[in-house]
Amino acid sequence: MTQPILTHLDAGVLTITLNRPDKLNSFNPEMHRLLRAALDDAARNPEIRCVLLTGAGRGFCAGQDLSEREMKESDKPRDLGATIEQYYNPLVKFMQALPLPIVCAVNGVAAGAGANIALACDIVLAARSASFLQAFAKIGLVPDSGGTYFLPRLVGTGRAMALAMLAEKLPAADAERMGLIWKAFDDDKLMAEATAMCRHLATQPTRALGLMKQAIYAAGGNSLSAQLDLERDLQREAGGSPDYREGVTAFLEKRKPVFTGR
Ligand code: T3D
Repeated sequence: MTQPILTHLDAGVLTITLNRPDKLNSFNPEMHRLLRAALDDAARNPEIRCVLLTGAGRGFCAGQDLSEREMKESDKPRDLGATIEQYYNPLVKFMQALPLPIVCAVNGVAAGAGANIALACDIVLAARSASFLQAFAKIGLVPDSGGTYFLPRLVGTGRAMALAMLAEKLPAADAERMGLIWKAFDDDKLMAEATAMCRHLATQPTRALGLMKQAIYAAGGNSLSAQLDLERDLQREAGGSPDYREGVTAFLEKRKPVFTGR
């Protein structure tokens, strides 16, 4: 049977590939379970210093598998809040709290929860042919998986509202221009660029990168004063790390630092 999630560990980078291409890598419970298991592995295995998330085939992820949501006239409404509670919310929270960089290589259309799971990654790259679609309005739902949180923060309320309400495909180049993602690449360059970036990140001071995530994601809910206090506390922690010692020593010895991630 085809595995809905493929993983590959090389040079400190765990590549996770969503692998249900005939359904544009939309989520079913098995894919949720295996994605979470792969991320749990990333959290536990000290060899893993960066995660690269991508999709197999022509799409990145089309959100929830809607073939699992078919309804007859007589069916009672399903409690969608329960699936959100069980799968999507824990996934987004886990990704944001993971003390490692997660890079997303959006290889094709990212729709519904698939778009917002891409935006939950720390650095988002995309193929030029890829697009981002808040598909929810087309089926009578509201953006989930952090969409209503990430969109206004990344692109402002006006654009967030239009993206959510109009549910129009946003091409990768426009997503880059408006700051929704970091960079768009020619399709045939995407994976090489994403892999090179991840390999670089995997040689960096992992602990400090994890603390940066903590600080930057906390900023949206903090006052300046609270954020300054948080920076002080995190700097104290980073300053006690072997990688800080190595960074300063290497600078003074005029050589490249060799970070261990500790
Ligand atoms: O339900 C809950 O638990 C609550 C949580 C909700 C989270 C959500 O994500 S809700 C939003 C769900 N997703 C969508 O509404 C997107 C649905 N898909 C599309 O709108 C389009 O497929 C795309 C715009 C993404 C791509 O369009 P296009 O023209 O490039 O491809 P296509 O022909 O529509 O799709 C290709 C195949 O993938 C097709 O199968 P077929 O006909 O070749 O056998 C299509 O049915 C399948 N597919 C695409 N998206 C889904 C899907 N199958 C199941 N579920 C999907 N979401």
